[in-house]
Amino acid sequence: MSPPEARRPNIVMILTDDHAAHAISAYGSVVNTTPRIDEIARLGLRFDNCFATNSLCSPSRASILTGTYSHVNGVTTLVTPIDASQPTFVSALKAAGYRTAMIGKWHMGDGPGHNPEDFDYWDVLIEQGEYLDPNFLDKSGLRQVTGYATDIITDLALTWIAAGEGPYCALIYHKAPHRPWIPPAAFDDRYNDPVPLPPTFGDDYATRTSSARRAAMRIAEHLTLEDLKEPPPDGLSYDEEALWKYQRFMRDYLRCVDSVDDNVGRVVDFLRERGDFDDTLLMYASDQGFFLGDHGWFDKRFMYEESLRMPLVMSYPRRVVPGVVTEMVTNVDWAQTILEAAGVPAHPRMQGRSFWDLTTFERDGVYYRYWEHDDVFHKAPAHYGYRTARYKLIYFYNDGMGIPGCGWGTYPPEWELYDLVADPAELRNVYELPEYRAIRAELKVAMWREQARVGDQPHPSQPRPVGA
Ligand SMILES: [Ca+2]
Repeated sequence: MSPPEARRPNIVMILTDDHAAHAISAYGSVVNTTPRIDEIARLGLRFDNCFATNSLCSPSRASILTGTYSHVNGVTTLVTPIDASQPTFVSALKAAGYRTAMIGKWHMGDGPGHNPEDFDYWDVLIEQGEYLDPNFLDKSGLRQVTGYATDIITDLALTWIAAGEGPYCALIYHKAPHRPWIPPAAFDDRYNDPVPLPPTFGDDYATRTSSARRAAMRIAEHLTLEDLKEPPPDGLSYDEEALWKYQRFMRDYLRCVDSVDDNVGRVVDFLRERGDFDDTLLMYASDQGFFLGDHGWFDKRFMYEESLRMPLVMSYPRRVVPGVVTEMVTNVDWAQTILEAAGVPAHPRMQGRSFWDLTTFERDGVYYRYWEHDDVFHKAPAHYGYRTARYKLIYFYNDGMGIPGCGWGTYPPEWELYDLVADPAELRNVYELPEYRAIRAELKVAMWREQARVGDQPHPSQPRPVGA
């Protein structure tokens, strides 16, 4: 029998959909508590600057799995399905002898060529999936399962782990807490008192570009009746109705998160009872962040902090010393990090950097690109940018905005620059201010260099200067 330190780690990644870090108490939430997610953070690492490289469901999942940027893996938007034959960290683990499973929200396309590959077992929701009595697709076809999605996904995952032997990699991917935020009926008594309003709820976008101002993601105006489940009471003013909608939205969102937290606890308890907890790299994360009324918005997409930041906590008691990590890491880095932890070589195509050895990890900045440009529901225009520890530069290229029927009009390219030390809430775009001209120029060069390094192309409206 090999000594404990030679035991290969199990990999368990619990990934939720649209769970903002600021709705996790380990990250200082003022709206809820998440004791079981906090437990992983307390026993392991909490990453305070983990960023999505494209803040949207399908693209983030593809980057996590393949260790590549959207322009390389091809999943740039919600309607660009994955070529599932690409090398992934899971295919590498499987080749190295791991049992592998994908359970829950896949959301990178369905059908031949897009269904999960290199998993011994896969059992997934169709597209966005349902909260109640969801449909699941596996190798034998489609079936409906009675119950609540978050519970069922956990049940299926734990049943699969329990049925086998040897090291395993289980991806437990929840639908929750994604729109339309349908919580378990048993939680009707929770969050009936108002939760605090974020300080930026009344952001008037005074210094932002028109690109940000025209997004159709406002709590006050763009939540649907399906989201709210009931119409606002009659006779409310615009501001009163906005507050009512915020509370109505948050009540269901946080109840969905409570169910996630309970199910995270079930996984932790199961691993402990099985004697696996100390030898498991257990990750809890969300595919991106989310605006929880911040800047008056819900949803994600923008490169602003609440959307860009991914919660990420991970424990592996046998080999990871608990702590807080402030270095900037991205979802593109995870594949190589997991593989290094497992002692399995990464595929040369992977573009991130393993942060397994944090003593040597440092990075100047991260590149971001949101590609979805014609979504007539959210109207968040495509953009790319660069974030350093102190600054964030964003370029909205506004190409093709005159899409027939969507009423966007045509807009010129626009830039934003935020000083995250002076203005952590990102309320003041300083791009045009003279005192920021020098840093503005430096950041553009750094952005272009990083864009070139990862193999992406600048938009034709702003060619990369020769030598940059
Ligand atoms: Ca998502």
